[in-house]
Amino acid sequence: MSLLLAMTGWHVEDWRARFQALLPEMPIVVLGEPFDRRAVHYVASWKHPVGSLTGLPNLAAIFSLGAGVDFLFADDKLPTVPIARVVDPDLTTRMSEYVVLHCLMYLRQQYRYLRQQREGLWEDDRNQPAARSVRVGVMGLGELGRDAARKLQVIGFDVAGWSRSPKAIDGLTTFSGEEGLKAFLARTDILVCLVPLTPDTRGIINAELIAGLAQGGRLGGPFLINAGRGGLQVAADIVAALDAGTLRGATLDVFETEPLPPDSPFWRHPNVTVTPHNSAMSEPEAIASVIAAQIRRLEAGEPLQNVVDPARGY
Ligand code: NDP
Ligand code: OXD
Repeated sequence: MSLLLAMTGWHVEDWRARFQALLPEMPIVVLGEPFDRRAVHYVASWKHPVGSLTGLPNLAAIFSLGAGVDFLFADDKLPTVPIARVVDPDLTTRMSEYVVLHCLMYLRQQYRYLRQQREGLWEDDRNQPAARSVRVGVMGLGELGRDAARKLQVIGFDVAGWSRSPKAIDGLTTFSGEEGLKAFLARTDILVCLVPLTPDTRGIINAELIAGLAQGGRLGGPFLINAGRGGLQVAADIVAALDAGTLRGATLDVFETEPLPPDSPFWRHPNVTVTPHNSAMSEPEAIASVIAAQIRRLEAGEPLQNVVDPARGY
């Protein structure tokens, strides 16, 4: 009985070593090397090549090495076994750090001061909005969105959230569904996007959504932070809104094509911050432990946790 590691873009040896230490009795095999396909009971995947998980007759479960699972559902030859995703405090904390950092960059006008420093300019117009006067809207109130919302509230931001199903979260203003989206956007100065990529959410960050954001807020116009998935955003609409000034800035961690191609306008746009899909990296130390615990659970006849629903796509 073996665990197959199937990943692209990550250092597989780090994962192999970590899994082997956690599961010493289980052979850890790697896609691309010779292995016995009949012995594979478990797969841990991050962006495995489409079709590469066929012909595994004893496969019992697939583990996403990340919180997102859209890359799994993009494989039309994916075996129909239960799929579990990562829910882990290490990953959640990393994402909240990213969200808080970039909300503060906008609140405290840090990009302006970095520019001023490069120009040797000592300039202060005494216009420093309080966090409580800035409305942050968190799209997605799952594991990541809820934690980020709570930490933004600790800083003092005026936070609301939006999700598919209605939510009652202590102290948080919530909106849900298509019917709640307009009101949610209308009270949003900084939009933080943490929804999964599904057929319902593909392209959701488009011209219409951006036009619905608050224009008269304390930051002088709306900002976008997308750490969900690149497929959520329509790149041309974001660039057009930035150029028109209806969007004041965007921090983007995720892109339709990754690595971001050299000719993407995002690289050079003065009001865009690009990070290389690392807002909440899956750290082998933490994430392999979560998956090893899941395997032990299955081996003990206990149910798998954090199973995703293929019908919903997350
Ligand atoms: P969860 O599944 O816990 O939460 C997803 C949230 O999105 C839920 O609140 C869900 O609503 C909401 N949602 C889903 N579809 C819709 C919709 N159509 N309309 C409105 N709301 C919707 O996911 P996580 O919080 O753990 O992760 C979110 C995403 O973050 C991942 O899918 C992944 O794409 C991304 N991510 C990015 C990382 C990075 O490094 N950039 C790292 C980790 C994750 P409901 O509560 O009603 O179900
Ligand atoms: C994830 C990611 O889904 O890293 O965890 O994007």
